[in-house]
Amino acid sequence: MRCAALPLRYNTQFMPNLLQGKTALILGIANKWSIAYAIGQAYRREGARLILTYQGERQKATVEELGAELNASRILNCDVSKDEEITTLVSDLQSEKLDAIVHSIAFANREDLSRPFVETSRDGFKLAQDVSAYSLVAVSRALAPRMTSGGAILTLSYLGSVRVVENYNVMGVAKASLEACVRYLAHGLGPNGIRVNAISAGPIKTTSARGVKDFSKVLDGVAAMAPLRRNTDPAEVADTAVFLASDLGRGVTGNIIYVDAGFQIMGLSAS
Ligand code: 1JT
Repeated sequence: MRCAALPLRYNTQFMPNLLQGKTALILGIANKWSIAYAIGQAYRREGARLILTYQGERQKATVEELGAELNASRILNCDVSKDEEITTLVSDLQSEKLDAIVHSIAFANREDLSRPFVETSRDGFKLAQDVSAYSLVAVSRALAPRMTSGGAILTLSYLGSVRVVENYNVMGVAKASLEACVRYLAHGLGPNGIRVNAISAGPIKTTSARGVKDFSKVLDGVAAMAPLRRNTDPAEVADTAVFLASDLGRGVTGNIIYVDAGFQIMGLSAS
């Protein structure tokens, strides 16, 4: 039974324009199912000016199409695993002042999300760390100088960082690393007025997740046990991302905020 007093969606009739006058760079839109795309929609709704990046020529057309829908000001190429491409991004953004950066990027080899964790190869481990955790450090270092009046850096994590979630494996270790990066970056960039946080989202059926064995069963199990008795909607992750990038979030840094219908608090459920 769902309580009528808890709306599933934010009521957009009263648009407070929480990000008016701010420019946000969003990395990690691959298609319309991407969490980063939901964040782009919410940021646009709140009046932000958007700059998007896509990873390589293969995704260019899709991101340009979605960027047009979002009225994005600029759409730039950047594969965050390549230092040269981060350097090019920085020079492309030379004349920009950024207020928010959203990092919604992760990668691991498919086989590392199904085989026993103990079989993770050195290369698979390195790859997951490089793309999913180090890239936040590289992007933050490169672009913090563009946040001339302070700003907010935001990344996406998952519960597998702090608990064992079957099959999440090497990604759990990479997310643990990412969350530690959030804390060290928050410490290092705090004196510049830059806040760094992560949203730990409940499982969402994105293109990355679609390839995961038995992902639908994961979604059903989570919905049955979560206090709100449902899965996480990307739009509610996006609304927390609005809060963190807005002035309402000004006192929050170094945090991991769970947007997961409450699943994370559960120990054992008897029903
Ligand atoms: C990646 C993939 C990062 C899937 C991801 C991810 N972060 C969350 N998910 C979804 C997920 C995956 C599993 C899971 C729960 C959620 C795919 C490869 C690229 C990086 O286990 C219950 C396995």
